[in-house]
Amino acid sequence: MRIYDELKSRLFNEGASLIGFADLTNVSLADEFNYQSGISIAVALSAEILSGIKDSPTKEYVKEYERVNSKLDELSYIGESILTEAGYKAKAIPATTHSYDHVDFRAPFQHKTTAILAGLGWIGKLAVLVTEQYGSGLRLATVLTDIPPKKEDIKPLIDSKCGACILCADACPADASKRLNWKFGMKREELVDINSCNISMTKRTKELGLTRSICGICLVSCPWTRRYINANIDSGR
Ligand code: B12
Repeated sequence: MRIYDELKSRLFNEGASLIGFADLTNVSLADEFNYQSGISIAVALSAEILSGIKDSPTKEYVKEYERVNSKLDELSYIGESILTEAGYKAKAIPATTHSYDHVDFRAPFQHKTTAILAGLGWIGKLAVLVTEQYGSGLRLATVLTDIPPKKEDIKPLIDSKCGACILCADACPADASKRLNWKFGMKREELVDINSCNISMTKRTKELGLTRSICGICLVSCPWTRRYINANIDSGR
């Protein structure tokens, strides 16, 4: 379908790192998100800045978090406008929303679900998305649309590629991982104790005087992310 190719080339030109098309017809979504297709957009975090995260987040990482969020929001609105100008319904879901329920830590829509259904990667032992190209050194946004999904092109991964690796679990300051390999359909709670993740992250960012509650240790301790970092830091990317 020409529109998919136009979307891909435009979003890559504007700075997207990975793009995938997801079939959402079997996902139960709230009415405002009830579209049959989703475009998953990923932007990689700077390898240089990720390499600076040793055992705690840095001010540079906070700035990069914000830079990548605004790039993702810009890309999601470009995607939405290309689709609506072509006569399709479309809805951009920006990178992050702070209006999520702080008890169950759940937003009304999960970007990882679109990324998994688009075949961009798998879920790691701390419930973050892992990809072959950037590990989990990336952030996500989504564009929902009523374009019929191209079923033949979409091949979601249903099994983890983590194998016996537990580097993220060992590195996690909150010891939040349940050290299990993800399988498609597993619940977050089967993989990670998200409460201890949030408590540790909030406490540490306060101690470090950072303006955002972030961590990133699970991202940089992943060997797939290390491979991306090592392949890119000398080139200053
Ligand atoms: C609330 C929130 C938090 C909470 C809870 C995290 C959580 N995992 O739920 C707290 C404050 C603890 C948190 C912490 C962090 N966060 Co946060 N967070 C969010 C937010 C706003 C909503 C997440 C949510 O609704 N969770 C509910 C659970 C159930 O869903 P989920 O774990 O996100 O995804 C699950 C589903 O997709 C499911 N799944 C997979 N395939 C399929 C298929 C189908 C059909 C279905 C139904 C489900 C399904 O498996 C996933 C794993 O559990 C998202 C942005 C967004 N709207 O998605 C960012 C987001 C998840 N956070 C992100 C990041 C990077 C972090 C941190 C590393 C901190 C940091 N920035 O340095 C930590 C890591 C925590 C972790 N291990 O996931 C990134 C993840 C990127 C990646 N590589 O995966 C996101 C996507 C933001 C972004 N725009 O990129 N976060």
